[in-house]
Amino acid sequence: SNKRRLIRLAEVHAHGPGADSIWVTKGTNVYDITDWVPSHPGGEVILRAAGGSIDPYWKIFSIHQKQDVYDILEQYLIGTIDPQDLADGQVPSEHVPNPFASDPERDPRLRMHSERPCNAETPASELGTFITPNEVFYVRNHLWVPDLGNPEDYNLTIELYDGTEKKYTLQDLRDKFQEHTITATLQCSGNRRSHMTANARMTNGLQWDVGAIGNAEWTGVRLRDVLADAGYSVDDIPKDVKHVQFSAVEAYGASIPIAKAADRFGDVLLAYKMNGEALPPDHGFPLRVLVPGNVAARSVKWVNKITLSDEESPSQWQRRDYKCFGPNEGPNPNWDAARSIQEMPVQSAITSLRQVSSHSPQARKWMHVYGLEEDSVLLEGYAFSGGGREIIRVDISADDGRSWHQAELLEAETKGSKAWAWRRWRFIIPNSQAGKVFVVKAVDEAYNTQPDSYEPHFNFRGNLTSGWQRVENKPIP
Ligand code: MTE
Ligand code: MO
Repeated sequence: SNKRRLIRLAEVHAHGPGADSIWVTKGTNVYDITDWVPSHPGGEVILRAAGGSIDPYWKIFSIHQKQDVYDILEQYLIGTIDPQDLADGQVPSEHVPNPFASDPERDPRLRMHSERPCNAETPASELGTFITPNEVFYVRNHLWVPDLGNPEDYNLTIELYDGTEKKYTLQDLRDKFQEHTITATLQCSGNRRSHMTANARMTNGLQWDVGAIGNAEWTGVRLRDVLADAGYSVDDIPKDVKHVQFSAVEAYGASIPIAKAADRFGDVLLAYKMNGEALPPDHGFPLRVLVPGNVAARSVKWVNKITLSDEESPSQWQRRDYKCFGPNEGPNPNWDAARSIQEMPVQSAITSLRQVSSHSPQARKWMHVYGLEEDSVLLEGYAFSGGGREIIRVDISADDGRSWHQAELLEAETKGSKAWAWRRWRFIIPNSQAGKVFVVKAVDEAYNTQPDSYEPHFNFRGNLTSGWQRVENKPIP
């Protein structure tokens, strides 16, 4: 074969962005990655390295420094850089603009899984309130936080099915449309993935604990109203349009079915406020889509283009990631045959476990409130279901699933057409009745409940982990 072919750097440079075939170098090897570009997880971001060295990018995006990524690249090897060029010192520059330069500082309480891009979860100790404060709300970024310059110059483009476009500034959105606020929980499809890994087998992806979820009040305008203004008939959905695609400034993209976007009770927002404040940079400033009841991957941050289409978003995150597979499938499943995740199944977790004992004055208050005569264990947590389906019951076992009790569902004021927000719950039991392991499971209004174990819903991507959570009877830090 021609794998040992010597290639001049000038020839590599000729295969830059816009060329028919895209080449990159890594070390002294040359690769033709044309076929990889469409399926690359970062989408066309890889084109930044086209015609030059990929090394500096992969240093910045440290997620690439793994054997399976190197193995993919090796399939595209076409030759090595001609030593003449190396001798001339023509090696591609190691200095590339750092796209993460505009990433904000993060609250030290967040549990960082990866810094660039930023993936950080809310620690259990900060998950105890109905509303999750902005500073500790989990951050899930696939790329960098884009530097948007002046928000006054920010534009949102709506493209209708016939290709006509209409543009809106932020001020247009505020002036032309009625403002709405909804209370909605965002949950990453990878929430609790580490529990699937621990209880079944290794999964591919960030190993989140219970904190890739949060609940906030989101304020903005209805996507439905903006689509209507742009000329789309939201009440009489034409057959050609099936999906609404969202594209973001930094290259992320996703889509939702038109039925959700056009639904008067779907509450899909173009949000510019989170808990009454301007959206923080990490959460999409100045504008994000908020699709309540759907997997958070569809709530596209920094959105600047919305396209009505007969197809789903072409992005990696719509067509490859955020799908589930059979327990036996992977790592090369039939991606197209699997359905993209939209609404989520029922979920619950224990976020706090502590002793209520007569020795502590604060805890004595709780003993009084609950009419307890004995030292007890107090558990708290969340329960949540997709599609706006309300949580109707949370079952707790204090003996590893042999017998059950019902937790108290806490009341909270919510805004919106459906149950878009999680339900907080509390459970208290005397120490004498508590065993070694607590278990939680929830039931939603459709009487959906959670699987008792992890192998039956195992998928190699570790998406939508929802098996009964078990925790030892000892304080959660
Ligand atoms: N939007 C953009 N533009 N870029 C992203 O990386 N991540 C998605 C979604 N929207 C993402 C995005 C995913 S997978 C999740 S879980 C949520 O944003 C996380 O939202 P948050 O960071 O505000 O918690
Ligand atoms: Mo996510």
